Amino acid sequence: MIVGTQAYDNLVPGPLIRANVGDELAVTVKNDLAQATSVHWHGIALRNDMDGATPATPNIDAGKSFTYRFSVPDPGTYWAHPHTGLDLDAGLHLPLIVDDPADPGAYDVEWIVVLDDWTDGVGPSPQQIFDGLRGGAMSEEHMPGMPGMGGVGRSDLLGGDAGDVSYPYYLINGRIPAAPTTFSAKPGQRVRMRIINAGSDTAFRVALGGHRMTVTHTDGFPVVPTEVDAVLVGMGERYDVVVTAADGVFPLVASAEGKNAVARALLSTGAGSAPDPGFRPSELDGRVGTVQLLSAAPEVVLAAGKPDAALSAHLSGMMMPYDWRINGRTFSDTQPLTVRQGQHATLTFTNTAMMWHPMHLHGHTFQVMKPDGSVGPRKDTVNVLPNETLTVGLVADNPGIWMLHCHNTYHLEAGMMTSMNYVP
Ligand SMILES: [Cu+2]
Repeated sequence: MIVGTQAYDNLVPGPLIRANVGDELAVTVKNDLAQATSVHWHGIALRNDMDGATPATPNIDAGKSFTYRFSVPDPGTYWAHPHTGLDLDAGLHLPLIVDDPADPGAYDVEWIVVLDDWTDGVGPSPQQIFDGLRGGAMSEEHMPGMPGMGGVGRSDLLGGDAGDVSYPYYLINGRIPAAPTTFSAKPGQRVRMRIINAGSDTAFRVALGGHRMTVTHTDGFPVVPTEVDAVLVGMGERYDVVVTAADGVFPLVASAEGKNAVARALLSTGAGSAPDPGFRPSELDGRVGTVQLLSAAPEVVLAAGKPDAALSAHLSGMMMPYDWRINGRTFSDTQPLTVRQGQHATLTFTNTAMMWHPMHLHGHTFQVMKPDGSVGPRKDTVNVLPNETLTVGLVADNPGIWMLHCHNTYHLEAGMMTSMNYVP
């Protein structure tokens, strides 16, 4: 089946961009789309005017080109996508890997795993989905997955409703489960999987049949290595895990949380046949790696100083009407959070909605603080569950105007965004 979509270099996922830590990247984007676009370099603590989100960086008009130039200060697994409207729910995303030549890592081969939920060209368009969620005149026939129409269920791991949209397909590296990509390795090799969730409304629970995995990084930054059976990856999050490959053919399954569907790819190290496309390995129901299980590696724990700014983000909203807010306001009339350069700030998310939100801050990584006072992982995107209060710490060391938003594309489009502005 051939579907039309929007993509980088006609590829889904887009082409890999790879650099060494400290490099300056120059990426020229030629916009052949019908609309203005931007490229946001998700997770990278880059200069504000290259962030790819207005107002700090102007969008690229249709037919125009722009060269993003920025250095990459931290190694890790990142990605890029537009910051314009619903375009993220088309095929516009690519992986960006920053290597540290001084740290080759304890693995033999690398497998980049990009997860996505897919409707463009096969189901309702992202705009039709959004209009339907907003109460427009969509029939059930066009919106097979609308909540209340039996499409999306609940998730204990996400504390309630799993999502708003049931997609026609879920993809790993651009392929449906019946036509998966295959990654080849040798038995005994240590495989580093760099898992990126480029989806718009789907958290994925990811497991490799017949294997346990060791979580080594999340959102680019190392964690104390933690053994799990599966990881839960919200939109915008990244998890790096290492597995020691067994001998045979194994399904890498990304279960669409609460949606009763899977994406998959295959790991092949020897003879064997793949299970059927809907197969769910038992590891999916084992120990699932989430923020609660992880702690930052000691060398990346943010310096604890007494915080001299306390920021708050109250998350609210509901499905009917489809309305999502930060601090009681949508982005069009938001009151930005403010910090001064050099401050150590806390940022407390309080979620009073019935829905989880993967909250993403541009230009910084933050230190998740666990409720018991212990140190969580360093991240740029963190899932805030219903009725949860979650505090992160950050150092205000990158001046500018930085977006803070929910990484559910439809919540974002409904206005669930504010900014963190540096002030004199
Ligand atoms: Cu949200």
